Amino acid sequence: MGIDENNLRTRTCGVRWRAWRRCGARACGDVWRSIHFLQRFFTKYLTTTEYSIDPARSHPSAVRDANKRVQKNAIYAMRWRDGALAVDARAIRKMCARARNAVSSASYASVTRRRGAASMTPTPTVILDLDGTLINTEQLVDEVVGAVVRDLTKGALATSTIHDALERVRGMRPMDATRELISRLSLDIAPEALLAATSPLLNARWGEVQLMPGAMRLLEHLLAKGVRFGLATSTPREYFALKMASHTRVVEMMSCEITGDLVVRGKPDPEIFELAAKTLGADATACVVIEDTPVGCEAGQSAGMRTIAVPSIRDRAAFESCADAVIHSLYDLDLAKFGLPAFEDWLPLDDGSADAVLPIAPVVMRGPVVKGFGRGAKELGIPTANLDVAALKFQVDSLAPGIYLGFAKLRGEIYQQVMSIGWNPFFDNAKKTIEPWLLHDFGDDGDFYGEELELVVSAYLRPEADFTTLEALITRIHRDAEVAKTMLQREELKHTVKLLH
Ligand code: ADP
Ligand code: RBF
Ligand code: MG
Repeated sequence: MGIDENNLRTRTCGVRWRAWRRCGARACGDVWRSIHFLQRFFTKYLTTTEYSIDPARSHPSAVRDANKRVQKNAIYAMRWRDGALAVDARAIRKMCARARNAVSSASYASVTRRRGAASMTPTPTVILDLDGTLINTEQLVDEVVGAVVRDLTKGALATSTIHDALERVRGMRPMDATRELISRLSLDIAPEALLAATSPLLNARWGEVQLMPGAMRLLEHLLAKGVRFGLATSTPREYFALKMASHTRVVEMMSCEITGDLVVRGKPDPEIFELAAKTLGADATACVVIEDTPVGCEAGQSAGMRTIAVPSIRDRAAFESCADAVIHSLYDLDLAKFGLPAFEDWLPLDDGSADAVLPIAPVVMRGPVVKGFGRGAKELGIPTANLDVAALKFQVDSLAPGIYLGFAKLRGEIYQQVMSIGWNPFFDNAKKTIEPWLLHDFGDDGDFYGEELELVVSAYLRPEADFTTLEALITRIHRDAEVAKTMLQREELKHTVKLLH
């Protein structure tokens, strides 16, 4: 007898569906085999991950007892209804909550005593995803694969439909992603044929791909602090060398590189992270995964690891259940939160506030001032002299979306500037903009559309934020300006003005 997926799906709301499917419930035609799979599912995913019984912090025997109890009871929460195996999600949740409480009350006191608290916890090991996390491949993949799909469907699919589907398959191995894409868009082509069309086009262009902003800083920091780290990438070995040809240093720095071809099942299956941990000699509970996709975060979480998401897709909500932290870019990594040595390159303001700026490798950009949305001066009282993003793609891609400070040169004069690069979440722009506010009152001379403007971007300040009111946004931007004025006088940043021509 088969299993009705839809029935399972509705009955298990609150339970991670993908992890469920991986356990084989879908493929199984046999009732008892299905039940066996489901039991594995409950034991593996619900007790330790979904209901956060943390084996590292709990007494091992208490965890074992709780696991056993959940496994035994799981079967009672399953019913054969209307020809399909159904699960009472509430019963499962209750049962797991009970197990979790039992673990914490029975063992917490004795565990902390026995283990000498946290002092013995070893420094965690870091496992990194490659595409979209360390290297900026995602735009290229969207462009190339999107064009092939558009060609194939002769324009029948909306660009946004194709884009959404491409975002959903991010993080998977090329063949897995191709299959999933075909299924999501109901394309009339064999996966092998689609892959044969896209992969030569991509292989010819991997050389264009830049490192993600903050990637080298992170790896150098981990290396300097003696933290072990390795790669777990869905990329198969045959494309890996091509992709990394201009980033060989990154590969040299890794303690291991597990490529997609080395595992039987790709992400979201945990296998690749389990293999990476094994190769690095680390226990899953000591591993911290850094990923840009929900598929990857799920894989890390299912492997029993902590996960940090640096989303390369706009849907941040997709990470809610699978990431322990969701950040805006690698600049914003709070390593100490994960027991890792903190970055030491932030410059604090020393004015009693918590504000700090992060000096970066300075980026110079120049071009004619273009029209923006016509909002800055009018709605915020903050004029921003926009530059053309398309013409400055290389520079823009080397910086994470966010708020920066630096200097500007206009009409032969130098000014301090504070700028935003990104989508201005408050206005939910569909287009990326570069918007520097020159910290000077130009009075009657304040129209420089079309004039040449040169900028040096010297330090990062914060991610772009959404605000509940326009006043709050304005107040924050004025504070950014104060921070910029103070910090641009500091020796660490002052010298970057020399980069202007
Ligand atoms: P837009 O949306 O077209 O960028 P804004 O309202 O942001 O319009 O105004 C930006 C324009 O205002 C700039 O292009 C420039 O001509 C002018 N401007 C005047 N003072 C400043 C300043 N201090 N910083 C930036 N732009 C300024
Ligand atoms: N827009 C946002 O939506 N969120 C922000 O956090 C934000 N920060 C900014 C900081 C600075 C220093 C500047 C100059 C602009 C910022 N903006 C931000 C962009 C602002 O919304 C934009 O300049 C106006 O919409 C004009 O186009
Ligand atoms: Mg503007």
